[in-house]
Parts: sequence; structure tokens; C-alpha cells
Amino acid sequence: MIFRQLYDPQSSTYTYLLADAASREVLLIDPVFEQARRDAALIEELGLRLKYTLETHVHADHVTAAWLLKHKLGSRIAISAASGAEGADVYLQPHEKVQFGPRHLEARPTAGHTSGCMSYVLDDQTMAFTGDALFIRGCGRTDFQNGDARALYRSVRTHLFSLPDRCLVYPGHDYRGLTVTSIGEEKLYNPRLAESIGENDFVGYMTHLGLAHPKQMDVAIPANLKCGKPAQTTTLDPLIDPTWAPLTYTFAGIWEVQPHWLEEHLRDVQIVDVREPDEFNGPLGHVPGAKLLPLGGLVASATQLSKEKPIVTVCRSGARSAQATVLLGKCGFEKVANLSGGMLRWRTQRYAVEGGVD
Ligand SMILES: N[C@@H](CCC(=O)N[C@@H](CS)C(=O)NCC(=O)O)C(=O)O
Ligand SMILES: [Fe+2]
Repeated sequence: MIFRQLYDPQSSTYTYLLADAASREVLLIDPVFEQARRDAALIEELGLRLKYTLETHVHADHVTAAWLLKHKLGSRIAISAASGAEGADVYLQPHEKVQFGPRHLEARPTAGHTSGCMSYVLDDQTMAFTGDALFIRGCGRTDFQNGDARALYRSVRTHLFSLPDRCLVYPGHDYRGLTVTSIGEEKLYNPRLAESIGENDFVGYMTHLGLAHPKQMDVAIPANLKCGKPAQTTTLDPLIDPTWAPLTYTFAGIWEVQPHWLEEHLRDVQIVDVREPDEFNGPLGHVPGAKLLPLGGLVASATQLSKEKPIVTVCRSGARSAQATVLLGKCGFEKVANLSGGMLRWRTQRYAVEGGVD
């Protein structure tokens, strides 16, 4: 199995990627709207096919990427039938299985934080994705979205604390940077829900949390009730891919362009070679028309570049020029991409070179 824990720092949300290595089928639990491009890049780089996005609940603090990923990658949206959300492809019933390759997750009803919360338990009960029902030494609040402290107490006891002690617990959020716990640990040490704590004590605790409402709540709940379909297309602006070239976005956060595209568009872009002069004039040569601006002085010399005409950065292998895209981005250049594979790939694929030796 392939497993990744991904994080959205804005909302302190965890997104989980679970894939079957043989069939390449992958699930994403609780993807975040603003992270859709990152998650799609990772799925692509790992060579996986997104089968379902799964929601643990209708979130109040961030918008789900379910709708966006469905449109980008053709995945299907799964959420509990009790969530009240529209626009999903699969409405999960308690104990329904969600397959990926030969593996599955079991949907366990864990209402209380919201009335439609589901947790997802891996087939061999080694991992549970508890959303906001059970956190690391905590739990989700119960003061809105039909939240109910008594229901949460009973859900956790019936559907989570019945799992083996060694079962790892991956929560929907953590506000202190903690990443994982286990059922056994939480039964002993959860300050709200440990086995030694009674239902009335728990209700007393939850009634006096004194938390402000999530900042995004008025936007997030209506959007999530539509599985993250934006009400206005302008919401998509930051996520629309650049159109000046067929760029790919890497999980490392870099926009890349392929050599064959550059070869056909040498005059449409500013080619910025960020190597040292002896490399630029050395045996590898350089891309015809490239401007030499070594990485060390790039920020100072960037004033020589136009902000209108797109920039393609180049170096030997594509590593220094990736960093150059980051520096140029910070200087306010919006249309910047890295030449994938640098001069090494450019030469291997036998594109035109100025200078250099054969
Ligand atoms: N400050 C955060 C609050 C987030 C929040 O209330 N999160 C919910 C989960 S959706 C929760 O249960 N928090 C529990 C806690 O903060 O103890 C925001 O504005 O988004
Ligand atoms: Fe929540």
C-alpha cells in the first residue's frame, strides 16, 4: 500500500492519500480546495489513478477539493448519506465499503461533531481516519452543524474504541502539528474521551470550550454542501493553469515546460540561462537566444527582463533553474517556467545548440 499524510497549513487540515500499489487505484480523504493542484501533481508523479475522494464530513473551516478533483482527474465524490450534501456520486451508508484495488475502507458512522460524520477504517484495522470525531488528545467541537456531545461520546465508544488498541488514528486536523496517535493511547490519555471519563463529564467539557466560530464558516459550509462546487467561477482564478504554454506543475511546486515545446517557441519567450559563464560557453553549449544571468546575481539582474514576455529558465540539469523560477516569482514575474531536464536533456534529445561541442 502507498500512504501519504498531506497538510494544509491555512486550516490545519490533513488530507490522506491511500493507494493500492498493484492496481494504482488511489483514494483521497478530505482534500482541500486550495491544495488540489498539489494533490493532483503527487497523484501524477506516483503514477496513480484517483478513484474516489472521500469526505469525513461537511467541513466548516475549509472548502473541499472534491468537485475540483472530479473535474481535473475524473474521480468520483463519496460522502455519507447523512451529510445532506448534494452533488456526490456515492452516498455512503454506515459500514459500507469503499474499494481501491483489492483493499477497502469501511465507513463507520461517528456523528457528534456534525450529524453526518463518518470515519474510515482500513480493511485490516491498522489505520482509522477519524475526521473531526477523534483528534490526538482531543475531538471536534459540537456547537454547530447539529453537533451533539452525547452522540459524539457514544460514536467514539461504539465505533472507534472497539478497534484494536494498536490501530493508528489519523485525525482530520491537528492544531499543534502532531500527526498520529493510536486507539490504545486515546483510550488512556484523551483528556476528554479517555475510557475513565463519563458521558456527563464529557458533555460538561464540550459545553464550555468557548471557541470562536471558524473564520471561513459562512463560505465553507454552503460550498461543502455542494461538494465544493464553486458558486462563482472567479473562485477558480488562482487554480486556473497558465495558458502561455502546456505547463506541468510538480509536487515540488515548480512549473515546468518540456524541451519539444521550447524548441518550437524559441522566439516567443525569454530564455534565461542561470549557469556560470564557463558553463554557458562550455561543451554543453546553450539554447539559441538564451540570456546568461547566473543564479547568484539573478535577483539583481532581473530588471533586464520583461514582465510581459514569458520566461523559461535553464541550467545544466534543471535544478538551479527550478530555484530561479522561485526567485523570479518573488520578484513579481508571473509567467515563468523551468526547462525540464535542463541542458542535459536538451542535448540528449538533440535540439539546436549555440556553442558547445558534439
Ligand atoms: N480557528 C479555526 C477554528 C477551527 C475549528 O473550529 N475547527 C473545528 C473543526 S472543523 C474544531 O472542532 N476545532 C476544535 C478545537 O479547535 O479544539 C478556524 O477559524 O478555522
Ligand atoms: Fe470539522
